[in-house]
Amino acid sequence: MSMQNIVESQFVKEMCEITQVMYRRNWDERNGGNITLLLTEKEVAPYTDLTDIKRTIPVDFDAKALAGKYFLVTGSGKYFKNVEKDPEHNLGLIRVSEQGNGVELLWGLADGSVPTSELPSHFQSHIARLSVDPENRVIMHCHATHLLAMTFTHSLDEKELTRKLWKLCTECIVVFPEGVSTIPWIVPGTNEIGEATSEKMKETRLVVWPYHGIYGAGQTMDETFGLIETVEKAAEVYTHVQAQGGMKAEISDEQLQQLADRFGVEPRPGYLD
Ligand code: 2HA
Ligand code: ZN
Repeated sequence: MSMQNIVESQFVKEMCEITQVMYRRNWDERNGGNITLLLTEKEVAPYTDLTDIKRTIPVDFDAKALAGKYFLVTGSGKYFKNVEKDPEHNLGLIRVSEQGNGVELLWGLADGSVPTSELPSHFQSHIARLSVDPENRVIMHCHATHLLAMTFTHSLDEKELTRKLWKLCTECIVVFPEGVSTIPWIVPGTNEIGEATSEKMKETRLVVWPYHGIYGAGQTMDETFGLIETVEKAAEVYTHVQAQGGMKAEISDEQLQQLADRFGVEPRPGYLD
């Protein structure tokens, strides 16, 4: 049986679509942002010869917990703007090596480039999310504009930030009842920021990077995009509210509890009065 064209696969098409939407939302200027999507062997097998390793790319962190797993990833230095028109140069299909010290390239990154510079944060976040949600498949990072701006003007205390976001849009507490986490400012691309992010990922699917952007996690590309879209919407509303003279009303704690009851979600304990 001949191989099917991977560019026609549902997972590459979805990656192309989402990166383009994110670019148009102005969240991924230049090479900003990165996405990794966990795939099963069954999903990738029709599209690529699993024994034909194009290159092995070393990683300098321990990815052993993900050994043998397949990921569709955005490339380092690549622009979300360009993914859709040229997936083969901007995306890569990789498998984590048995020793967990490298990734085996099966398709893409055609000009000799490497996976996203944020691979440590992504892989460590995948490990953390899988430990609490075996269905987690997506880690998504972008520079969501209003949320990024809000990290300069609002408290980064997790409870205070979460409560503010919940109180800006009625749907927020339903979409991210566990709230958002924050980490200190850390140099991107390092194992250190990966460790800090993944530690928080055990508790929340959203982790704010001050003066930089956001990390989101989820079971599907759509769900993860929707999660980031929702928190970014609240931050956008906050921007308008501040420009209009500041908050003169808010969704009350009692109303937030009513929403949680109605939609069957459990707000982070201790966050509502
Ligand atoms: O890949 O967004 O955080 C570019 C970035 C790094
Ligand atoms: Zn970034």
